[in-house]
Amino acid sequence: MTVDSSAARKPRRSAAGKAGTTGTKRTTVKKSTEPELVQLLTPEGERVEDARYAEYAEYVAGITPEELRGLYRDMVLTRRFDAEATALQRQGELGLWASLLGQEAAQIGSGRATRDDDYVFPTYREHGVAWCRGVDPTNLLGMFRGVNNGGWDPNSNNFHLYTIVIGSQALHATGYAMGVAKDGADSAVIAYFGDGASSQGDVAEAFTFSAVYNAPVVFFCQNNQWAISEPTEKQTRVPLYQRAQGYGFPGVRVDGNDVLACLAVTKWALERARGGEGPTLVEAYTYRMGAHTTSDDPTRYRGDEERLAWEAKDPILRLRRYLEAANHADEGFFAELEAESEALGKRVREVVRAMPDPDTFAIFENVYADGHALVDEERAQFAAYQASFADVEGA
Ligand SMILES: Cc1ncc(C[n+]2csc(CCOP(=O)(O)OP(=O)(O)O)c2C)c(N)n1
Ligand SMILES: [Mg+2]
Repeated sequence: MTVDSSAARKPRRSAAGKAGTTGTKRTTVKKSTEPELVQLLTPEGERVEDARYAEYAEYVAGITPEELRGLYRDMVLTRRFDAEATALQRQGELGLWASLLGQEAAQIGSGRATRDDDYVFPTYREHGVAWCRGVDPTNLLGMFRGVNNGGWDPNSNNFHLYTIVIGSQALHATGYAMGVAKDGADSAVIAYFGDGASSQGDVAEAFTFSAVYNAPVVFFCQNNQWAISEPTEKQTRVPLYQRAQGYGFPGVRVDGNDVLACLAVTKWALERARGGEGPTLVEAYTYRMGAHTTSDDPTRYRGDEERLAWEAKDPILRLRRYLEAANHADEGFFAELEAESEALGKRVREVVRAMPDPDTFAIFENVYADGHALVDEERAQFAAYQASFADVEGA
């Protein structure tokens, strides 16, 4: 459902948590306040024909069976890569891993909506978007192994380095988008962040600046229901997409487990940005099926019921059901993809294990353009510390 910023709003009488009540005992006025999901593919794999979503659906109206198989392949390979990375962390090859399990459709749909000349600002979980941008998945692992600070050149793929400071990339994206507009380019910028990040001041500032400067940026919020152990109810009293209205730009909630809807809505939002219509907030309503990271144990704060309910909405399964029902893919396709997944897993394992350790003193390089007394002092202290270990070993 789109929130049109120009639409008149009825003042709310009740407390924020009771939005949509009339003040009488019965809850009414549901139509205008109840969040709706833009959905083009049901969990059962059926195409949705709904006039309310026609504006978005036209962006995928001409999608070919080959393109649909491509989306399926992207999601399967991303999930396989992600599972491999989780296993590598358990084997001690990575220090940490942030799994995207469950969020494949949100990431592949939105990632495939971008053009090469668009610029993407990710969090630390955007492995599917990285895949769409052509970043080799093995390059994502260096930071999680602790051997580099990134692992790819952001300018090669217009894909910024992973950002761990929650929400900060929303401001980077906004500034970049303001620059794009000043250059007169017709490309767009997309910033990814989570439901938890929506509470950050940086995100609020990014919304304000982008609105006032009409910056060509799409804010793509993956509401995966959790910010580590905090549920979305602790972040907001209104559906997140409705926040856009207060800033003066549209917000839309899309079924984040529906790759077609994510592709369509993101294309629509990017086109608005390119056409000089300013920012859009897309809330992809999805679920983090795994742990926050490999350091987290979700069984301590959520039950199985919730996970099982979301497993029934699995993004990969629903596209498979559709492909099979529409006769768009045969056994040969699925078998070939399975073999490709195996090969990817093998390559990821081999590349990670062969990653060289960085030079111990590399951390002191590039802190300043020229030398600096404080850095020199710290380097000397560290050298002495290292030497103390060498003494013990030699003893
Ligand atoms: C500024 C800042 N505060 C706190 C943290 C610690 N932290 C790391 S991830 C996270 C939760 C983020 O949740 P959300 O935005 O929903 O993204 P998700 O991890 O669910 O993808 C927090 C609080 C951080 N990295 N940066
Ligand atoms: Mg979250």
